[in-house]
Amino acid sequence: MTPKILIIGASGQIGSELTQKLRSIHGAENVIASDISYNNVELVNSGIFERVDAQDYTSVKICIEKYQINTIYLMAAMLSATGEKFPRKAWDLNMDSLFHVLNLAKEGFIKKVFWPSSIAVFGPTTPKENTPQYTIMEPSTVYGITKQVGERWCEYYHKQYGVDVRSLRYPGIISWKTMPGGGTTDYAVEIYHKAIAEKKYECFLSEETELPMMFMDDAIKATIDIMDAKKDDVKIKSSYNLSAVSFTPREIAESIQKHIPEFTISYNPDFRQKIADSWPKSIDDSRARDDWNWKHAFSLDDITNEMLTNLKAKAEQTV
Ligand code: AKB
Repeated sequence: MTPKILIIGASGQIGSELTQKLRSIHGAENVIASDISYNNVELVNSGIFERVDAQDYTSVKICIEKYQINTIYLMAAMLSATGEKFPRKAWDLNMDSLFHVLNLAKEGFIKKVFWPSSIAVFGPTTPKENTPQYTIMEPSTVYGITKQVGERWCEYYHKQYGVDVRSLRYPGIISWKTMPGGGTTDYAVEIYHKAIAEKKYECFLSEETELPMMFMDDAIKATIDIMDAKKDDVKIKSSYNLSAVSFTPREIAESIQKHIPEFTISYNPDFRQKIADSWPKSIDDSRARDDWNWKHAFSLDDITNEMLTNLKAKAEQTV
């Protein structure tokens, strides 16, 4: 099957980089970017872009029929921190969009679906270290609830209707190209921007808050790897634990100080601390490694090197 791909939520942090990568693999004409807004000018101007409201079934269906789409990456979502401010909106966006895509797959319009889950499916009662694939899941955020419920629906649509849906539990994603929006792990991107601009950063999480994180290139690779994997190798139909590195704000600051010795960090935890405290510190992703050969490439120091080098170059270009 030649993939004819639609990315819903293509203007977001992961969606925008995924779009460019998929275009480089499959050709720009086979990868349609869509979002509710035209905000990401680079994306809008770099290939086919359609305005699609992920909550509107008809708008998604029209786009699928127009381009004879067979594969969807559903990247539209409201993340953890914003979700706590707008619980009902988070529920509606995250669930409506998933149902529309699963139903379009059930009805035979699409052959393959990627839907991102998150470490937010875990909660305060989950074992924190090396969190297993199968364990207690009592998420305490609206975002986490939508992701946990979504996983159940993905598995249900696979079992009942044979829908080929593949999913990963992303950790916090770090990238120099696009800013994250509304997540609890966003500090791990902001810190690099502030390190370059101001040589100091006030962190909204406390010094020793350890969370699972991943460089964008690894996240994109995992996404493409699971979609390219043989159907029989993707044994988990809910969502796979996925992991690369885990670190605290203190450790990321120390990594930055290896390049910018005068960099300082201070701590002023806000409402996001409670969310972070409910999540795992580290993740056991051995099922992804065993089933479809997942491997990450970037350590914390590699990430720091990439972030500072590329952000500095970008800053110099704009001067
Ligand atoms: C968030 O912080 O909400 C996201 C996530 C871990 O899913 N980055």
